[in-house]
Amino acid sequence: MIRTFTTHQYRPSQELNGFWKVYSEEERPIGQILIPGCVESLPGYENFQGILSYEKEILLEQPHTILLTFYGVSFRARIFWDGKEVASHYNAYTSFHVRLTDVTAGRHILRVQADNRFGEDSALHVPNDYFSYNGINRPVQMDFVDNDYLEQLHILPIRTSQGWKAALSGKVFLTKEDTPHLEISIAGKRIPVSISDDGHFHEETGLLSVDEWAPDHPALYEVHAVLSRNGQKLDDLVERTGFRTVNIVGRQICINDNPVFPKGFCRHEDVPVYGSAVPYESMVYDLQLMRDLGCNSVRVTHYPSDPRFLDLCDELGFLVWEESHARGLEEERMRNPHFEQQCEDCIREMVADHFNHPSIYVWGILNECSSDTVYGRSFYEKQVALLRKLDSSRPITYASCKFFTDICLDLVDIVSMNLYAGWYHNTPPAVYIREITDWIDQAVGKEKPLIISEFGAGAIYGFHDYSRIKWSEERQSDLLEEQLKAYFSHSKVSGGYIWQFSDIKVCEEWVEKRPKCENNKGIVDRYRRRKMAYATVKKCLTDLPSPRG
Ligand code: ADA
Repeated sequence: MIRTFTTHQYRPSQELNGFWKVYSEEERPIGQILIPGCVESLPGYENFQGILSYEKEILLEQPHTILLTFYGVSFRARIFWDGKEVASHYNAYTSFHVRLTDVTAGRHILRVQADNRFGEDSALHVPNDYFSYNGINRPVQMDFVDNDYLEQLHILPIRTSQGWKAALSGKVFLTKEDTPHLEISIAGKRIPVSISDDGHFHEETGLLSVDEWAPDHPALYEVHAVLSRNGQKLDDLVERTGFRTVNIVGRQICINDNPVFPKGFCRHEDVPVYGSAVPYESMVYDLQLMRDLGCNSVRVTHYPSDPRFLDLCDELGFLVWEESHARGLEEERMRNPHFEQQCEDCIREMVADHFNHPSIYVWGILNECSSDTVYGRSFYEKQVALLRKLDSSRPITYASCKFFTDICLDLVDIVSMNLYAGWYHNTPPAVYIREITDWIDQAVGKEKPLIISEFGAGAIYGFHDYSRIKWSEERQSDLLEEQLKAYFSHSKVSGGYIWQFSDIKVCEEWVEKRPKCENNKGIVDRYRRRKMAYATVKKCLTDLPSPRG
């Protein structure tokens, strides 16, 4: 499954799932795996780092122009069609397209070479506190398109004093001089849209009769664009939207002017056996557990999410913090000559793909990078400016670990701090939150919302200790309760995320700080077995009154 709704009614489109053959770098056949999948699921390849090729045979009954969409290949991808290289891409967590013209009828070979070795050319995938798997970790889609086809449709909800409107914008891939006709159906209205010579379009609707999207009432609308020429349909594209605004008033985050207090977990895309190719059923289960725990929000860390997870959040009314790919890259790594371009590509691809999800209420950048140096600040500035240009409708934030030395807080709409009081240092959470909020107020000079973007403690599943020492389930549970009580009752806190939902596999380079090569701060283990903290967190999230929202 690629999305939770059908994205084309007329355009022939199929998912290239099922078994793909896997070959070693030396062209030795080493097995078959289900795609989406990571080689993690092939016995003997559990910790693989290197080059592998994944191959699928495709039989066409007729000649076609083909549009391939790769939703995620981890993490350097080279695409070959009948032995000829047709595209390449960097980053496991964003999508890319390949257009193949004049493809003949008959048998063809699609080959994806995936390389997950770290190296100088890779600025974002580095040995880190999560694992970079080898695989085609998200779906692959094959569409048959005409010469002209719909590339993108963005829907921006606009709230007016009379009701809701929408701005419809996007791009048609044009090859012919004779521009086709575009009509977009939204909330029962059919709107003719003119296309400029370069294929772009922009149109504002009149007033629409729609229900607002809200966490407790996640009303969604499918928007259908149809391209035609001389009455003949050429192509179509279905997107989905929800009508809501996100705005900030002083310290308050508001959805449709109603205060909200986003509370939940940080979540990586990581499960045993399947690695970062998280099965759809497992995404649903995670959200069910989060709902049970009393969450209304999730922070997807530290890269753009699988669109199916965002679809589910749209449907269930979860508020999402989505961020571009970058975790803990200090100035030395930010100086990598590929850093700027790889960040920019990731931000552009993230916004292009996920703009329409009403659940996303904030964009994040550069988690725990150098927001305390002049060089680091120049990247925070550039990335905030780029995001504002691509989407001015959502606030922007970044999760900082620079505490009293951060020099970038003025750039963003929401201040966010990762606070591990009680775990990495012994200042009690209630004391630390007072100190940090006083400092932020003085550093920022005006009221802004503050999200505690990470807090937590480690625990090894099944390890109990009567003296409640570190790594025991008891200690994790105690500390989470203390942090939750201190942070969520503080009048200057506007939301918070526990680090983290489930344990995750990490790179071996981290082993000294990470027993079992896992980040064990999950309140469930990698298999989603509940630790003691589960019940504690559930009680706190359900019972604790939030200062706002
Ligand atoms: C950081 C970081 C996370 C994780 C966490 C931890 O703040 O953003 O990715 O590494 O700390 O477990 O220490």
